[in-house]
Amino acid sequence: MSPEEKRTVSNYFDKKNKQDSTYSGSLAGKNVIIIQVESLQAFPLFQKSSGQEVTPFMNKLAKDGLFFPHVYPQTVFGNSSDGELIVNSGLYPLKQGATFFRFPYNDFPSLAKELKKIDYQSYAFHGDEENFWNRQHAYPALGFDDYISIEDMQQDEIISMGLSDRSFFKQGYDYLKNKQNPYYAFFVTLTSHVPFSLPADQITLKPEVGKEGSYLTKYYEALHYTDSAIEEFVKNLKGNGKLKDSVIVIYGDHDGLFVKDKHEVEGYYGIKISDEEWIEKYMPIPVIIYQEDIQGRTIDKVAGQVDILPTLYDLLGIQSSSFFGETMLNGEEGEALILKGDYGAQMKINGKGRVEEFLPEDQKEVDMSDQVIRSDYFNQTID
Ligand code: GP9
Repeated sequence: MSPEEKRTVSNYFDKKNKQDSTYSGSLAGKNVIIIQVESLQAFPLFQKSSGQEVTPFMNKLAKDGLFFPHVYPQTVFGNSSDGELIVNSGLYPLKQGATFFRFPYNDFPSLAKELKKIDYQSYAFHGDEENFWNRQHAYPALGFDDYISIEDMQQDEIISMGLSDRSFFKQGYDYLKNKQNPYYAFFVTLTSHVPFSLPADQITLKPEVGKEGSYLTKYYEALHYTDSAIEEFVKNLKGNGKLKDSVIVIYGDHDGLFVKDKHEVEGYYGIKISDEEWIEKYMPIPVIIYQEDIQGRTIDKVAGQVDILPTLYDLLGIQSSSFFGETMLNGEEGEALILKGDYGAQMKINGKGRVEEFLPEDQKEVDMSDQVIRSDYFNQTID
């Protein structure tokens, strides 16, 4: 990066306002437990199947916590690992290739590193092999003190690509239960991965009559399963008195159903959905921030995954300005930049949820993030 480019980037970060809202610092000192849920989109929340809620526990947390139903996935070629990168570092993923493979040793800015300054320990958990998406290198670069993968856990129940979410959360809870406060625990779930196939004895959601075995039914069944695994985990935290000291953050890593799968939803509900309507109503992922002391509130602001970290910095009272995005709590109209990926084109979603073209300043922002990663901008030892 030339000295002039460096100055531009440094000015950009310097000009970031302190993330400020009426909630600022209200969760300072709490344990931070983030759950990235595989393939979770917002539209299944509050849906029913044969009268049964698809995600009853997440619905409860959404009602009792801060609920953002209109957040856009911003992952590109790194899929789930891009979600992990965005939320932990506040950077957009690379435009080409997976960041975790191309730049796993970067000096990323991150939540774990900010929390380390105030004596948190940070742990990452995933029920897949440790080298999937090169996480064994990227997680330490994101500041985690320990990474617990399937190799470190009892492989007592395997579903789909790895450890079942139920066993995963049970073992994650056992790992955490005697840890000192404050800590940051990052869980990446796996069971609701496409093609959403659960063993028959794990299906506890009643299908709609005539929809048995359909793609959307399977998606709902898988999310229902993961929802109950999260519920057991949170109940365990409550049981040992840790829930009052913790903030629980839940979000979807990326779309479960893409625009190419629109016909599955159309067929299931007997409706017609335009591509624009899909982007506005079906593409968003949910973000839920639950803490016992915070009053329930739904904030229907358009945002992107890149806004999750600044929102957490705001709530936790962390002063960093090394990120893209803005707090979702400041009351201003939001927007989201969608990079190329499964949608084939870059687009901007405006504050009303409508698609707009990328403006030159939007392009500048994502180019800058790309350059920050490619040049390892935050590595102070590189000149
Ligand atoms: C792989 C898992 C799923 O370990 O996180 O990754 P995805 O295929 O969704 O990127």
